[in-house]
Amino acid sequence: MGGRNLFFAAVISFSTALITYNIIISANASLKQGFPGESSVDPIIRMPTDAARKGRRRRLFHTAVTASDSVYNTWQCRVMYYWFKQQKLRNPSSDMGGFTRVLHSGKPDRFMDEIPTFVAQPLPDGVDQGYIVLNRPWAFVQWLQQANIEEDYIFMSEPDHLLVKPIPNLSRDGLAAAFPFFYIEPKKFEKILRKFFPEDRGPITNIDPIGNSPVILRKDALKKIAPTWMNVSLAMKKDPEADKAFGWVLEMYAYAVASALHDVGNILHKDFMIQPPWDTAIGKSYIIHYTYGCDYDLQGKMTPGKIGEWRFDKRSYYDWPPRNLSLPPPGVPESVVTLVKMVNEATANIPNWGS
Ligand SMILES: *[C@@H]1O[C@H](CO)[C@@H](O)[C@H](O)[C@H]1NC(C)=O
Ligand SMILES: *[C@@H]1O[C@H](CO)[C@@H](O)[C@H](O)[C@H]1NC(C)=O
Ligand SMILES: CC(=O)N[C@H]1CO[C@H](CO)[C@@H](O)[C@@H]1O
Repeated sequence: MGGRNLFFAAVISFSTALITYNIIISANASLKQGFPGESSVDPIIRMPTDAARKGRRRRLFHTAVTASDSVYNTWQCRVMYYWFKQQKLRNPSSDMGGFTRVLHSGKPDRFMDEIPTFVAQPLPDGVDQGYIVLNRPWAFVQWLQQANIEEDYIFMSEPDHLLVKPIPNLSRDGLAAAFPFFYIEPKKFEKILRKFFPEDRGPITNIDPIGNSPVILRKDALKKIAPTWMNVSLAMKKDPEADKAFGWVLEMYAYAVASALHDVGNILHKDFMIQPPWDTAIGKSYIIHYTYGCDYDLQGKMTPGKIGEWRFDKRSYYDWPPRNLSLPPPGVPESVVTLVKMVNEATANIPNWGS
């Protein structure tokens, strides 16, 4: 009797070990899939991702985030990648493939082992004309040319995106999937945009109210769009009228124009992301974009434009934010509470935070 129990105990622990081992192996395999510079990975490790699962053809997308080597960009990337991995583990059969930080500082940094990274060269001195965002299209051009990207789709994300759910491949039927920004208004700027999108290319409404992120699209489409995006950005920057009209969103207009020039239409997903504090509920959205400061008094009332008694603003942290940021007072909406909790969970779990 005792011997029998011992046997079963042994079988159970052995199979648990085996299952755990398999989970670890396949999790690793899918995480590694498509990372740049890993083309010599042992083929046995690749098998689980190559095998068609449940007969459904997966349409994997590769997530790419462009970043500089500033601490400000780096802490956001570390938090962003932490949540990318969490959402991928939560749904191993999702369309989420590999991940790359496209680092446009021209040299490796200390986080190459923590975050899969491709090092891109910055624009030559003077070309960016003081507008460092122009490094973004140039970084994409280099990455798409030089890296071995296995997935057929690309998801362009940003360091200040927090993934709140596994993201499905929202692109379909040859259309990209994008988020509509209320402040991108091609119709209002028709006269200026016609310099870059001539009449013979069709109505100005062919230009969608989008930027390059968040966007999911076919890799072959992005390979065509990226060099044009780069050119249109530089041309707009050189045009005083366009430069003045578009200001800090110039490179978003340039992407929208480049996409239209290559006849890549976009499905506009309002649910793609929310932007606290203006959006209060998470609902069906996939991303929290923390680009705006969140200011509240201790009664939980928003005090926009005025530094709140409680505040979360990414711009408060040009150096590493501390772990365990204080949670907002009662009454502050779900979107802001979730944002701070997610940043805290990431910083609590990332080893060597702040160094
Ligand atoms: C970008 O501009 C350069 C120089 O004007 C030109 O040679 C090149 O063909 C352009 N490329 C694209 C994709 O528009
Ligand atoms: C985080 O801070 C709160 C007070 O703001 C404290 O009660 C809690 O114990 C801290 N948690 C950790 C893990 O340090
Ligand atoms: C919105 C959409 O069509 N998403 C699809 C992305 O691809 C996966 C796998 O083919 C589908 O299950 C999703 O429906």
